[in-house]
Amino acid sequence: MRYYFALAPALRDSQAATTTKETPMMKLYYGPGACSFVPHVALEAIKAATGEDFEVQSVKLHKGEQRTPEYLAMNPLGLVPVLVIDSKPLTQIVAICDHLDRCFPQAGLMPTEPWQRAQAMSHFAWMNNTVHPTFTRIFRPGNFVDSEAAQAELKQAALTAFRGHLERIQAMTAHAAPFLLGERLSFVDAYALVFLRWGGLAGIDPATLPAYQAFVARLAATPAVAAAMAREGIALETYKKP
Ligand SMILES: N[C@@H](CCC(=O)N[C@@H](CS)C(=O)NCC(=O)O)C(=O)O
Repeated sequence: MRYYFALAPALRDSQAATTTKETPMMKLYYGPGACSFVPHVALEAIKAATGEDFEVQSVKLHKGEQRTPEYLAMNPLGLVPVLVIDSKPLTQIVAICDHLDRCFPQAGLMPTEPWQRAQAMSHFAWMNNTVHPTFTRIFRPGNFVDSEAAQAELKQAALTAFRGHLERIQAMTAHAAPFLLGERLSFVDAYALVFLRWGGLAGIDPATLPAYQAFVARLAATPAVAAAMAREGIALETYKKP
């Protein structure tokens, strides 16, 4: 199914007239290993389920490519991910993923039954509005406080909180069947993988979270996740022993 079948009829008709089958209508701007991995995995799962292709553009965050005038025109916040759909940029992981799920329900990336969907959204929202910003305080403490001492203190407090969040996710993996929301791969699985990798970068040894580590290793072997990891050129192991 081409993407324009999911659009409003008038827009769909105009797209149908101008779009060739070979032209992907979605382009993801991502940073390797960044939170943009979540929609990246979703796009791979959608491609596998529907044949809908997509383009990607790597954004080198360490080189500041997210702050060029061209990039800021798409996302004035200077953050990945951006998903460009029919030449229109969409930002914020939750909005991007919700849109993808509604346009491509065949991929089964979120439950359809209302209560189960609300529960899934609850996990997803917590990951995006709590776990993720906690890591931002470890990775970029200078975004929040000025002095070196304040940054060190903030980083340490955030690290403790982040470890607690990872333990909560580990408790969720005990009920994985085989994925966190049940039989189908979802956005929260991809986010869980991102967080364990980030934990390793922050000095949290994944071996101290063995059930979580085993879950993520299984996840990395699923085709959509493996394809996104290969394209981003990232490995699961990020922890370096001190
Ligand atoms: N709330 C945003 C957060 C996005 C975000 O924090 N992106 C990070 C990478 S994980 C980023 O682009 N950072 C660039 C920078 O800090 O300069 C979302 O959900 O999309």
